[in-house]
Amino acid sequence: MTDSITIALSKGRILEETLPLLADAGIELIDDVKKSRKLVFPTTDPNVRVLIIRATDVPTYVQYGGADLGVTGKDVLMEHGGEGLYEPLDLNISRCRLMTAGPKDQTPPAGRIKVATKFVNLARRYYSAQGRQADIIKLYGAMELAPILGLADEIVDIVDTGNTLKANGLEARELIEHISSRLVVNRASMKMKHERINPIIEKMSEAVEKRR
Ligand code: PRT
Ligand code: MG
Repeated sequence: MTDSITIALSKGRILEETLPLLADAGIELIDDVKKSRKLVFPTTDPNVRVLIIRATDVPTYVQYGGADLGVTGKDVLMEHGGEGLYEPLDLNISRCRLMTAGPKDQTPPAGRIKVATKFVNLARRYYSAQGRQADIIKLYGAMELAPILGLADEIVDIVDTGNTLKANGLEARELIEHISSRLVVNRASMKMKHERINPIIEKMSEAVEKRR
């Protein structure tokens, strides 16, 4: 159906900041997401439904057309690679920085270093662009532990206040990218459903500007 739209949202911190922007675009969830175990939600627009999934799965759902639109962090998009996706709008929410970090007051060893991260593709690209040799170690969480336990010389992770690094004896080293959440659109949907999708992008864009 060319007039029905599926939007994939990231559960967690991004969701709370995305819902008001969607509401401004005339799309509100009927159920209370916090009280529901549903994964697919109807909205006040009978032609729009919302999926609530892991941030890291959003680009994949949108890429393969499981969803027409999605919202996720730029970090997640950089790691995914962005294949099959348009990225028409910076939502200016869930802002943070993607950084390298290591033990406080310690310079990284010269030559080949070990880097622990959940962003393996992105880290590989970053170190190679810097001309630095790095062995990338994939972790799924608690990256801060890796340097403490001698697993890695550095980590690549999200930093906001810096409190998590500090609490674990680490400090930020290099800024890789300023991060915020983005609206992404499936390339085929953008062509086939532009009459439905363009007004959503426009209204969300106005909602973002209003909050600047
Ligand atoms: O938690 P889950 O494994 O389900 O998925 P997720 O970690 O991808 O989801 P979530 O909701 O934790 O984060 C989703 C997105 O929010 C990320 O992809 C970022 O784009 C964005 N974001 C914004 C953040 C932060 N701020 C943030 N502070 N994501 C993570 N953090 C974590 C960070 O990993 C570190 O542990 O908070 C800690 C750092 O915070 P400070 O304030 O101590 O520096
Ligand atoms: Mg998390």
